[in-house]
Amino acid sequence: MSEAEQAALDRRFMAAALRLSRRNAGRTSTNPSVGTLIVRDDGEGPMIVGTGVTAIGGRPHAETEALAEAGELVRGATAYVTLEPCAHHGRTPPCANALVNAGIARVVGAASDPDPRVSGKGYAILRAAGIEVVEKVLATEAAEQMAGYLIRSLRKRPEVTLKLALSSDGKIGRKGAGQVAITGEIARRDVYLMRAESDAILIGIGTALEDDPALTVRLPGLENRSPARIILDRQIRLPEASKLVSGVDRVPLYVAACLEADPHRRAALERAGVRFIGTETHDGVVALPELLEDLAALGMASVLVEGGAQVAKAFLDEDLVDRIVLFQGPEAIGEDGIASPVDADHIPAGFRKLREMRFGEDSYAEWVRDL
Ligand code: AOF
Ligand code: ZN
Repeated sequence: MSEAEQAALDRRFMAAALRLSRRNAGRTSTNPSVGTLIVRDDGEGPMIVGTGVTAIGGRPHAETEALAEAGELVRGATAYVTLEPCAHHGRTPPCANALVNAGIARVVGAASDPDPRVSGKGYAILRAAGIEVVEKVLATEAAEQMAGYLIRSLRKRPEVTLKLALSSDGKIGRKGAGQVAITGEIARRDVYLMRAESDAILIGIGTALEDDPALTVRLPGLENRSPARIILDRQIRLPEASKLVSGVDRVPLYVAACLEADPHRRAALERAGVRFIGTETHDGVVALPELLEDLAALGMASVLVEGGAQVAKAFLDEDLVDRIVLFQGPEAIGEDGIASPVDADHIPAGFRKLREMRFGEDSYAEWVRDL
């Protein structure tokens, strides 16, 4: 096989490993969801003999599962790993050593691991054992998929995705009208999937009062995949009778309030099961960088910010958004609409468009900022 053919094959298998790794995305925190494929070629073309994904909860690691599945067939095979194999002793010995001991001949990796216990050491163990190592195959794609893990490791805050649904004239709702349907059923389902793959959903108290949302995942089979919900509510205005509070037994609810907020309101919500975070205050406003640090310390690697306009603008102004997702519906809202702080023609500098598609009558576009 020529070098170019080998490189093309490596990219193909890495793409498959990345797709595989999505299976447990959002369920392995604080570990990333990693994918491993073990591929061997006995002269009749490459054959996948083992597959693994980081298990729910973060352990076992992907390599452990793939090696177990491949059994004796790993000898002389190639392992495709979406993240550098670990070099530290956790509940099992390091994956890098496991690959060596199993007799793997070649390792193809995508993302490097910023974890100081691993960073560079995983690949070094493999090379020291005489294994051929190819790094950074589809590294950009892997970094996009593992952005939450990478950003939390490098910046001590979760990845922030800003998701908004816009009318054709760029409005995100109508003043005083409660929840307004802007996009159709397919787009709504996609939002549920985005929620299921996030560690938390965040909205402002304005939206909470206006819409009375539940912020849960309501998709067949994914009902128990609702992430924690976070409400920016500096004066603690959230009513106990809201859907958010009534669902607290099933899905955690956090309120980010100011230190000066009414302690009686706080006590009442705490009795109902609500937790409080991010009580740092800058001039009576919840300080977003500190709040994000608190969330990262709780183990959260990805936060989906769903509005409203003020909250979206605050995250954008403070340069705390890593990914922007805009749905746009076919109908206009008009004069009494609430203007979006961002639209497809006004994406902040530094973002690049990652993909664009149609969901029935709605359009979808996504922009990311490279790490
Ligand atoms: C791998 N394969 O599938 C994953 C890895 O708490 P522990 O012991 O699981 O360690 C967490 C670290 O393990 C995490 O920060 C990252 O460096 C690595 N994750 N490594 O070889 C995997 N999920
Ligand atoms: Zn490992």
